[in-house]
Amino acid sequence: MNNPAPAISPPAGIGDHKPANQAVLDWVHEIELLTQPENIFWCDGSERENDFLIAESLKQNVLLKLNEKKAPRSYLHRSNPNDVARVEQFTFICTPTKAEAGPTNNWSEPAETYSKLQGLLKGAMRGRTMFVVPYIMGPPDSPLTKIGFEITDSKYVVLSMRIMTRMGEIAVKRLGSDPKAEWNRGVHSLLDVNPERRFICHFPQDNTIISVGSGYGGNVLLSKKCLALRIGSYLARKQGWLAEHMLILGVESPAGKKHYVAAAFPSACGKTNFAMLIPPKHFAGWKVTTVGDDIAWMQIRDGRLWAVNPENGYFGVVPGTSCKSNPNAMKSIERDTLYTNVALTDDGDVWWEGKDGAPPKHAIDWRGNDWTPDLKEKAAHPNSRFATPMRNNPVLDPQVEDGNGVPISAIIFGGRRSDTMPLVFQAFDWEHGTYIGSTMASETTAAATGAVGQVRRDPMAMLPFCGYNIGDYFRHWLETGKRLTDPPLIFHVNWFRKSADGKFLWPGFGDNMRVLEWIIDRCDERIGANESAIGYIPRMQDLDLDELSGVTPNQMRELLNVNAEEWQKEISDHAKFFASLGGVVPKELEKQREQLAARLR
Ligand code: GTP
Ligand code: SPV
Ligand code: MN
Repeated sequence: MNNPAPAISPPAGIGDHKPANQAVLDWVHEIELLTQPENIFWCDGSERENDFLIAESLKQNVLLKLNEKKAPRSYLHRSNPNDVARVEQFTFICTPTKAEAGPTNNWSEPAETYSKLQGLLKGAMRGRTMFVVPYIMGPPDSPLTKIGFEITDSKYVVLSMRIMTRMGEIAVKRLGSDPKAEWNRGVHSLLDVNPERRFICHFPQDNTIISVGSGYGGNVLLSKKCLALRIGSYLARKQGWLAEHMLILGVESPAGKKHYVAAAFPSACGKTNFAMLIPPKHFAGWKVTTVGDDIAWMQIRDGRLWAVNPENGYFGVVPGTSCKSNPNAMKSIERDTLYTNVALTDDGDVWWEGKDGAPPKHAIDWRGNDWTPDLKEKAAHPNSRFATPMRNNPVLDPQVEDGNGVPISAIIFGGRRSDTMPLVFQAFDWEHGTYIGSTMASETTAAATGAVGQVRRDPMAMLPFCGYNIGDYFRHWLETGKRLTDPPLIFHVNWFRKSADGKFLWPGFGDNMRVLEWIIDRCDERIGANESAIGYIPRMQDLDLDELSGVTPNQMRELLNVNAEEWQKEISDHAKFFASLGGVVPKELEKQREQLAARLR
């Protein structure tokens, strides 16, 4: 399933949708000469094309069809076991100077990198089909919307891009024939799926991405992390907007008042779950709707921030998803879903750790091996994913296609922290909020290769995704704040604080509504808080805790506690982190730290 597949030959009318734009044709020709594919398949995004590509993928064992009754129009793909997550160590920002990429990115010199990649791509598509995938990121009528073309030799990538983006004819039409129009060039080849020849390279100045040697998720769906975040953040700074690793949700009170909130949590830290939250029974009349689950593009209008979701689907973490934790995600992935690296049951359904009900007595695990519940190996990979169209989401926000975006009342930062960070606190103002975002930290997860569970600083959840110097990024946040006359309030949350015996103190998921309500009420200036050294923290009576089961008053106090000793360590880690960035941190943020230290004293 995970090996590159040989060329396919489409019938007339499929795969021959050549765009008119000469700049695109010239570029495709250049890549054709380099990679030497057997043939070129020009995608138009039609149903007919999709049906054909699925049929070919089934024949070539790239996909496996799931039981049509249990998982209609859904498929399973297994990636190479050496290729199951993003590879941050092989991800490069190739700006003319190292300083432009900054202290948090791997940098490599553009000319050398192009030449190295050309060496790897030479003849790489021999015997394979080269697909040209046109797509747009953003609602069709948004001023923020960007056009991209991805060349790939993977049908799995084409099928995923059709779910994750607005793909095909819509992009070709939007680009038109102007050879000077702005569009992103993305080149992807599986090569031989070897970690030693795996590089994800970004050339912001050229609006170009080249990804080789992987077939997995954020490494190869170039629209997502590569364009919408790394290149996107670079363009955003130049053009005066924000590209952020944030979900966007709508929250409507029983009185009918609606707010929109954006939240940045690092990978596998709860964005999709929060964006689809179902309030507990006690919150009758409250409604949460999803605008986006991973990426927000935000622009300033009338002194406010307005956000669009550039994507068209969800590439979500599967393990832990259940009717208990996230019923809306379960409904979204009931059909039309492309699963990667989950387990296959004997009746052709999918299974994963944390799914409702008892584990199957026998299954085929994510690697394709027999699996029984007594084995200690997991049946589904911890970073197994679903790709599903956002139209499947039963709580999709009605404004999701609005090119103007939705007005953001609050920005929330958050991470996985077993200690130190209270359940929620509010920044005093935008600059303080920028400081909180710039110093946030989280325990690492399976979304990227490497150790799991280690606390690392991950500013604004953008450490792996900021396409330029992080100091300039902090500066851009500060400058954006100055341009806002009605800025969102900024908060920090932590669903993952643990008790001394290592158990989560907070039930999370739907109960996060209790925190969200406080946040909304703060925006409407109708709820109190305690002014602490780190920011405003709700007192017990400020949170609606009725019918909350399993949390004792003592645990609640622990959740809201600011432990002086832990915060001394925290602030000294902030200082170390800033120092490690080698002098790029704006002085306003250094000053914020000094003020925090003084308040803590
Ligand atoms: P990416 O797609 O990698 O950007 O991840 P994400 O931020 O969208 O995370 P997601 O919502 O998929 O959640 C990741 C994991 O965290 C899943 O296993 C969830 O079950 C778990 N999780 C999400 N929300 C909560 C919560 O409130 N409490 C606890 N304890 N776990 C949660
Ligand atoms: C993340 O890691 O933040 C993801 C998954 O959203 S991937 O698209 O693989 O980057
Ligand atoms: Mn993500």
